[in-house]
Amino acid sequence: MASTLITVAPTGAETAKADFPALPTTLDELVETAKRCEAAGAAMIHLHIRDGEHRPTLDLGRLTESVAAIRQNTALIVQLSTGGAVTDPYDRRLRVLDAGPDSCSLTMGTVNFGDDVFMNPWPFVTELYQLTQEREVVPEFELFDLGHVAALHRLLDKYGLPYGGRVHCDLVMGVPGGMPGTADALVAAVNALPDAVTSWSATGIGRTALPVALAALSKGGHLRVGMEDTLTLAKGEPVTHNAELVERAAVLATLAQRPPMSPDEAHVQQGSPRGADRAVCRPAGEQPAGAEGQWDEKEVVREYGAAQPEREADERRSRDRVE
Ligand code: KMH
Ligand code: ZN
Repeated sequence: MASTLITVAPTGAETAKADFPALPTTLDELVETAKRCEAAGAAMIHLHIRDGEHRPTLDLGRLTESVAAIRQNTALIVQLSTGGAVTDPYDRRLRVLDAGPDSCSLTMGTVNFGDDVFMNPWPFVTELYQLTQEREVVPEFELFDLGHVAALHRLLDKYGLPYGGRVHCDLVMGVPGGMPGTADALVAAVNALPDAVTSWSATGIGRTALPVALAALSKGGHLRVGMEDTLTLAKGEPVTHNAELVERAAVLATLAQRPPMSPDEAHVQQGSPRGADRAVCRPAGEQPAGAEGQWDEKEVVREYGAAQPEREADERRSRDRVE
């Protein structure tokens, strides 16, 4: 029987812990969340991490520690976000791969993001992609708009298949500025995917979560859910734990006759070696040999243009919510 990959995106970079105390932001909370979500049917975790004050960070030591802790406690595919927060500079986003994840997100173009802009210029996309091939990290292509689908054709034509030989995409729908979270938009995007795509999932932001999940299942896709994308189960009913969203996705997938995929199946689907077999886990903060100077921030800024200027913390989390 065919099955459904359920990815949980438990935290994101936009929601403040003070506004949603149920948001997992500490390492203990992330590990507890990962374990409960795995038991509820998740096979992959899309991870953003926070600092000691619960603010988004791309600190390499924390990232490395988080990858190791989730691997130790679950069989989930560990996917690190290379999108980070809209204010994160390109060089730090590239350095995420130094934490040795199984998988990483790779957004296929720039998109308006509420009142902000999520910057992904083509030279950055191609550099990140080639780095995933070099470091043997499986990318998940994040598609926020139909233009990102066109960019994926261009990328695969020019640079070939990802590490592992599989091509997995995630349609991120309903972001204010990106494609809408509707069945029509989903079908248009899926019909335009390159032939090389071997699997795809979809996620709907805010109140588009359910219509997108139902459309994805109807069209043969997989699901991403979690508090990064959705903070309510229904109007006036806040999510109290990410596992509630995974449980709901598992029920929908089972009703659709495609029950949740196990992490072992998911590793095969994604072309990713088992986490424990990977030799990439480095001690926190250690640079890979030869990487010194490779990540010169000025060079990266000159090449791609400056990332958005630093803003006040509140403004930084201003991505419009549609609940
Ligand atoms: N936080 C968004 C600016 C990703 O994880 O790769 C970017 C994002 C996509 O969430
Ligand atoms: Zn993310």
